[in-house]
Amino acid sequence: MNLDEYYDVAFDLVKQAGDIIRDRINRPKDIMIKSCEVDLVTESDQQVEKLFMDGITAKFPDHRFIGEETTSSGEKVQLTNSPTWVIDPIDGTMNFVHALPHTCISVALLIEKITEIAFIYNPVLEQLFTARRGQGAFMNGKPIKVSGEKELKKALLMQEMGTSRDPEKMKIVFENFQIFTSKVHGMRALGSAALNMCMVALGGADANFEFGIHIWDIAAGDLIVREAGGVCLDPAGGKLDLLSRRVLCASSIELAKEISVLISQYYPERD
Ligand code: LIP
Repeated sequence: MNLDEYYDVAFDLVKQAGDIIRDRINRPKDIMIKSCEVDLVTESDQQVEKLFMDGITAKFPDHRFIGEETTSSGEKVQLTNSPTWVIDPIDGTMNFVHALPHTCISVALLIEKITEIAFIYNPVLEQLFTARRGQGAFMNGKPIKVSGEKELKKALLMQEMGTSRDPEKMKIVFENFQIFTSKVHGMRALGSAALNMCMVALGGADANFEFGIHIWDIAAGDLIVREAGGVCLDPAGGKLDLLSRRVLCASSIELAKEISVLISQYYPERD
């Protein structure tokens, strides 16, 4: 096993994927609907995922993949101990469709179910977030750190609306806006789960939570936040389970715990 080689090969592929996203964002797109009218996919999502998988397979034929666009809707995700690349080829597809420049490729390598390598790349704003287990987190090669904020009343908090319009899920989203808006400095949402997590890692936001995301939205962000000194938990305060479709990350354990006792919980069907 050669983690340096895995990192270098994936780094080149992530940069190539970024070139496609940057080149296409302002052009007309073929848009297809997935689970509902606000859950979209474009031909670029599919091409980027194929480019990444083909590039890895050519070098490391025994590696496995969990990719957003190759996992059929409703299919159960199989995470084994084999080296597995978890890929969201375009996270923030809705932003990409509208040419809002908060969109990225998100890639994580898990070996024996432990995340070793993570990349989140927004090629439009030229922000490349990278991390390796135990080696810190970086943006464009420079080390990044969470804010360290411990108090909810001074926090900038992120919550996404998500890509489901299920009334039960929407009720929870609105309840949480109501619970937190008057208790924090401000609420934000970039439209990309992966980039929201990077903002916590960068110290630009203090915490982020979302229900209904998938493993490909958060696997890379989880490592980047932890390597930047932050915490990633289940929103009820327990250990993060990447397949649970629930995430809470924060700049400190104190802040994460304060959020987890107030938050209105939602338990989607697991990945
Ligand atoms: C989406 C995220 C969005 C989040 C959704 C979904 P996609 O990913 O980026 O911010 O709210 O749950 O996961 O579909 O653009 O890759």
